[in-house]
Amino acid sequence: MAAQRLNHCGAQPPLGGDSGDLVCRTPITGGAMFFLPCAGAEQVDAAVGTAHATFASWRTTPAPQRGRLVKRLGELLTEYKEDLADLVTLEAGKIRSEALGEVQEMIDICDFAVGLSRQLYGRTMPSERPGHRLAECWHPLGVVGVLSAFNFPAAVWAWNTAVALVCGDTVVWKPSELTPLTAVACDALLARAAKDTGAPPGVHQLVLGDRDTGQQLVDDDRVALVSATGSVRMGRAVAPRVAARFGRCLLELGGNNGAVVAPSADLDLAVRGIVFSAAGTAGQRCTTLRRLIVHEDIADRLVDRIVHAYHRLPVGDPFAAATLVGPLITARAHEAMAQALERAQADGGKLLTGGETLLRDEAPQARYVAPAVVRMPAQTAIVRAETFAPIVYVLTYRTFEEAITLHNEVPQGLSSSVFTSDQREAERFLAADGSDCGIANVNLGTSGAEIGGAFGGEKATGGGRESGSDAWRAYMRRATHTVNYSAELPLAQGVDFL
Ligand code: UN1
Repeated sequence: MAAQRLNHCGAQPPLGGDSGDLVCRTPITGGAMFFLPCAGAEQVDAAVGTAHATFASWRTTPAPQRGRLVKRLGELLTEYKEDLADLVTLEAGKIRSEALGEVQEMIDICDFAVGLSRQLYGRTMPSERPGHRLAECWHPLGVVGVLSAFNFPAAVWAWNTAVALVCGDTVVWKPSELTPLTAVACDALLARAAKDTGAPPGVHQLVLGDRDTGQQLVDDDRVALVSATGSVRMGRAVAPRVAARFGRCLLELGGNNGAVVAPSADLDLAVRGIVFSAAGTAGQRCTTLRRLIVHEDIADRLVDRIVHAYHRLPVGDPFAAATLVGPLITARAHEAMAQALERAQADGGKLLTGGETLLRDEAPQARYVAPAVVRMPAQTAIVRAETFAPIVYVLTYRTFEEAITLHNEVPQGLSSSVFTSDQREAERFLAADGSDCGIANVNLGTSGAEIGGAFGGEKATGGGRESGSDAWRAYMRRATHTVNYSAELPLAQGVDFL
């Protein structure tokens, strides 16, 4: 398996790095590959300075011209799709098809952003005063600090960056410490796109580093918007600091995504949707299905089918064509999974399948696990917490109302779905008093959203929206314009003065 392919990755970091450098590892073997230097505080400061200075000219570059840069980026991503996908597999451990899908998601958002570059529409409102025109206009916001996570090491950056660039913003990116190589490649492709299209190179800055690097961006007054993807814990640390300086925040934090399966559901379709959402990406998407809320009449039948499908899931080297589940990202993620399974069982949960560590001999430093299904007697504290690993908890319900209540009774509110053939139930799930998530699906799983919609969620998920629809507005500032083209000066609200 992976160990053969990457047998040069040893237990020890390779020679030659400084103490402050990032050690690049691959979860495929768990081994170190090489070092990359981190940005020091001065370099981070200089990167923000460059982005800030470049903003002064980029904001007045016509938006359709800004779109040319993103168009070229999309072309380069298409050209290097396979290579970039290789890096995503190497660093994040994604299977080939999902790694290619991640790059496709980047190409898609570039297409979207290019179209957007001619559609940054403002509205015109009827003025209450004669001879006046009332309108709004969207202007570039400033420097956008992008903090991204390991699990979508490239696409989340692209969602933010493609949109920010056409909106006239410049970007400073601090990727996850776990996926710096992918970031270096993305940065290089964007630098080339800038060169090819005559855009200023300072529109994008990459800063590799740890928590302190991220914190520096969070605290820098010149960073107008901090777009952060990661854990709820990270969001809790970031949001108050940005608010304290009246900066803007766009948070895409944890999910604890649930699917309701009703008695009328097409079970063939449901099983496929559930298995992809729950076990795909080794449970390491923020949209991963973590809670299955099944009608009691079909629970045994559905669970049997899921367990059966899980037994046939090939876990292993993500570069191998047959593999569907790659490794967990770190030993820590593995510990978190083991602890969650222990707690769930202590709460009366029954482990129906999975949880074992696999491929220990072939790759002793890597963490391969069998995706787990746990039947729970109730939605206990561990079910209400997001564990970033392939565990799906099964709960049962009797009435649809009960299902919705159970579904919404968690702190997070990212993605959700219902499997049903009953239109009333489907509509009820999507209604104002249905799912409380930012994403609500019917007859498909919770993960794998398209870029055309706004992506994000409510409650502890942070409230931010990225990617499609009108999410671009978060990257711009709105100016309301009132123009008096008359020779009179009527005051609003009929006020008399002078
Ligand atoms: C994430 O896990 O942070 O909807 C993003 C999905 C992907 C994006 C996930 N398009 O699963």
